[in-house]
Amino acid sequence: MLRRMGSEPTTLDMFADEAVQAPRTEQIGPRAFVLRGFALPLIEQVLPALQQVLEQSPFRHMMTPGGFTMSVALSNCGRVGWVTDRSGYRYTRIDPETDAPWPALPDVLLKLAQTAAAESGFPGFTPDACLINRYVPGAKMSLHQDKNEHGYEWPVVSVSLGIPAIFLFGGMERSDKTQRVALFHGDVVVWGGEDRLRYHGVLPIKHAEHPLLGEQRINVTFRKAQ
Ligand code: MD3
Ligand code: FE
Repeated sequence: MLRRMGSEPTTLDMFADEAVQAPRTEQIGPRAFVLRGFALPLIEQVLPALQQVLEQSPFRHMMTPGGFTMSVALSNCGRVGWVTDRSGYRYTRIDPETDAPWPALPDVLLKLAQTAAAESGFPGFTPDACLINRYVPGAKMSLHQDKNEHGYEWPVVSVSLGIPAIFLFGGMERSDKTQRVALFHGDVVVWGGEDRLRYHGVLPIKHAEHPLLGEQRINVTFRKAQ
């Protein structure tokens, strides 16, 4: 920013600094936080890391146990990956599409998840599962709880990339009132403690174009599954 040469900063200058530097954290539950733009400083390492994972284990549409094909395409990296087919939802060490282990979790993604968790009151988070969801316009995720992990003492951390989404954040019952939270490129959200088992979903994605990712939203979630 520009300052008059030789003069002390004015109050206005101080507010100008704050507008640029202040972390924009929004609390959406007792232990749930939106860290606006938190991934942006690492974005030039995050996108190539994801690209490399997706070359080994490409996006694919999986079938729910009820026989519906998901509108969201997915892949995974890390020690275990989340999958679904006619026999149910579970975590596996092998990608059923390639019959090989899921790609390793890139260091930059681990670092991003750990710093966001620590910032939100969960130091020592060591995720073993990283699910990568791809939404194109029209794709959605219906209200659900994440209950396939072995324990719920660790948070879920999610990174939103590409075009925006409206995230639905509900309560402990499917019928509870939901709050809508708009999520943008670079936003990171952390859900832990009593917020970990709340119902949540994503409204159908609206048409939009992102300068780096085109007409898609990619959401990366980190969990301790085992
Ligand atoms: C709140 N994904 O993969 S991330 C999912 O944007 C999932 O792709 C959505 O829900 C997405 O299961 C939302 C945010 C998220 C993930 C897990 C949560 C929010 C959560 C668990 C508990 C509460
Ligand atoms: Fe979920």
